[in-house]
Amino acid sequence: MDDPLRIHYHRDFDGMVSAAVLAAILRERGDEVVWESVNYHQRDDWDNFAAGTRFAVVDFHFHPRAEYWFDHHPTTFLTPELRAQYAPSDRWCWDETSPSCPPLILAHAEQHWQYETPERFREMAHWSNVVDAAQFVDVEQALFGDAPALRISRSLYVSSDPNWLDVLVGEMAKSTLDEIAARPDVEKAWQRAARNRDRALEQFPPTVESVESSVLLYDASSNAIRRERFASFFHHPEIHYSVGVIPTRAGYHVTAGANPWNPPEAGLHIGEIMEDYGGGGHRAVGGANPPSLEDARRVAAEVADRLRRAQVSA
Ligand SMILES: [Mn+2]
Repeated sequence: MDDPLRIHYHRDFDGMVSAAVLAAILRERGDEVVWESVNYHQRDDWDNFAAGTRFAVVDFHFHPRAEYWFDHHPTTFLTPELRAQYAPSDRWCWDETSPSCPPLILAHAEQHWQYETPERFREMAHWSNVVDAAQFVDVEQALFGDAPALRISRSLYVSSDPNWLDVLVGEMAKSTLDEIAARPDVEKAWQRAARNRDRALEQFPPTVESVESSVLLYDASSNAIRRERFASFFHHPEIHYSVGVIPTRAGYHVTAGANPWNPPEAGLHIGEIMEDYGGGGHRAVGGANPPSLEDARRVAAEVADRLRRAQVSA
């Protein structure tokens, strides 16, 4: 008998749902499947990834040996050679316009494999879009939303235990978001994550350096400060942009983003600005990794200044 097919998935909410959905679909089609998350460091020897095994990859980089592959990331192809090996097929699909990965797997299965999507997978696909593309109705939902999907996705912030993620994927393949959110392990992790969020929101105001011309500049470079992604828009809903310095494992990161709930009418392309500092990104969000804390502070101040001048002249 053949070895089971191993589904390798990205370690986040939409990656986990992607693995669960593909596992359920392939099982229905008579395939034997197991799953395991994939980490970024595994890209270092991507050619030899999972050598000698049967595998699928979801919500992660294209691999030419993947029996099944689905992704929505624009950066999925690690080299032009890999890009050249991709063509849409019965088992591969890439759609960079999809806000998250699960909807494209379901659409593909319906179209190519006559799959009938159950309601619980439609619900998971909807919430995958909300979480992965930050399509929250407002900053309160982004921070305090307690829909089962949002509790589950926040609970992931406090555990990077790959075994636990594999357990949750198994649950997602067979039960509903309500049932999974009610698990004691999810509830416990969510409560811890919610306490971390509250602490991060409290710690944010003293990091603010200036709020001018609808642009907020902050310095959260200290490792003692907890970070919550939308803290600036929670405390200052009137701003159009937030620019800050945060620590990374190896140094410092300058991050800039437009306020999703109060977008600028006319604005600059943040990714293009960041390219001037060796970074990149999209129109609404981007970042760079200057070599020192001093450089990071200078870059953040410059980026904030450029955004402010554009706001004044708009
Ligand atoms: Mn993902």
